Amino acid sequence: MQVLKKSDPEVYEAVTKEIERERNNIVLIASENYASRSVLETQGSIFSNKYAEGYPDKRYYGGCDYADSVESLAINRAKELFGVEHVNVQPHSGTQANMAVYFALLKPGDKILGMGLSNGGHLSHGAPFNFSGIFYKPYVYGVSKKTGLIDYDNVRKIAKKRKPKIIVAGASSYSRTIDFKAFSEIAKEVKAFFLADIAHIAGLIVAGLHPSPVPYADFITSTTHKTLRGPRGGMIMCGAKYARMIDKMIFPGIQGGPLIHVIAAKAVAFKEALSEKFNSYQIRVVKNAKEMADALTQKGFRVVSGGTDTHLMLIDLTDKSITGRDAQAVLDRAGITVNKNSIPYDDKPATVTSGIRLGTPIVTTRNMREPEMVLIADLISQVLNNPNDSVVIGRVREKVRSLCDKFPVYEDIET
Ligand code: DSN
Repeated sequence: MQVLKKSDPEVYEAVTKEIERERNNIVLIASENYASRSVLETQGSIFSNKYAEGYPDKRYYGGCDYADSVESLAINRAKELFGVEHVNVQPHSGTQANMAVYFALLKPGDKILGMGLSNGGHLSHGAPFNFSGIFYKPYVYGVSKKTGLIDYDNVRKIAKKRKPKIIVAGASSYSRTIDFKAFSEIAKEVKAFFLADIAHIAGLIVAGLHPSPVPYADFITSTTHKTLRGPRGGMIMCGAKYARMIDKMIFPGIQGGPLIHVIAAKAVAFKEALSEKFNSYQIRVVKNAKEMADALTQKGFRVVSGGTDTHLMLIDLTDKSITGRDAQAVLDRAGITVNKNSIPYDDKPATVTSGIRLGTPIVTTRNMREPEMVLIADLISQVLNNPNDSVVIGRVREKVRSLCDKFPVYEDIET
């Protein structure tokens, strides 16, 4: 980055410090991943310059030949990856993918039924302060207080009472398998559309580690940067009968020029995800998560729902005399990056919380395995049991650094 170094030392410094941060910390944010150098290179390519409103072979600008090539590659690879009839790879984010589906199907004031944010759902599934809860009338379902699992009978009860126009399944902090078939049956019973938002679990679905919603959902949305390990962005999948409606709603409905550099990087990520290596990676992600959940349980932490079937887990800190906010801060000091997270039925506000969410996509990308998960659980336990002891925190920081040195990442990025 010698050109940037000369032209803009301040931004150069932030970028180089971020590289150091990603190399030297154990990052357990469940919704992040470390994309490959090919994905990063493509995202930073000169496709960033190109306007290409429209779709391949139907653009509003000249000079779109190569934009057409990369968008077609992304579409075709995504179709193969998920086994779907139609894919739109232009959504700038998961929220915009959801927005396009809602705008295509609903009128303002129509009813949405989604998983409550405080029970593990997502903002764009009807949170009152999000567009989805402002334009539409949101109703929520959640998890059982006793088991931490989605209560499908209760979902059915709410759906029958409220008669939503759309039911949304998918979550940001739910660690268990989602029964898409059950959701689709409920949606059929109340004549609602069924949207499966697979942002978190897309990579697991590709590898066959989580059941796919493809046979059941009318629409499927996803991000491309979480377990899928691509560039930051979104996508929509649906049957051919909805293709035109969705494409029209993305452009010109809610977006202008597509981010061709990101779409090209999506194509690269989809090719990577079609490989056998990607499947073994996902298998290790889930194994690592189970190992970490078990190790933390053995250390006396309560894992919500008793464990995980996926890449993430939610840790309840209620009995640990530390809030999620303080846990996040002290773990940060020790070089372990997590996010505070509400637990179901949390009595603390979302800015404080009683829990933290942990995920294994990044440490698995760094090739860490089960022994490292046990070690990381031990380091987390040391920090959270001694949050005011700077000697312990310093010692853990050193251990984190040596673990990161043993599992290097982005070594070949030239600064
Ligand atoms: N819900 C965020 C997360 O899972 O981190 C992403 O939108």
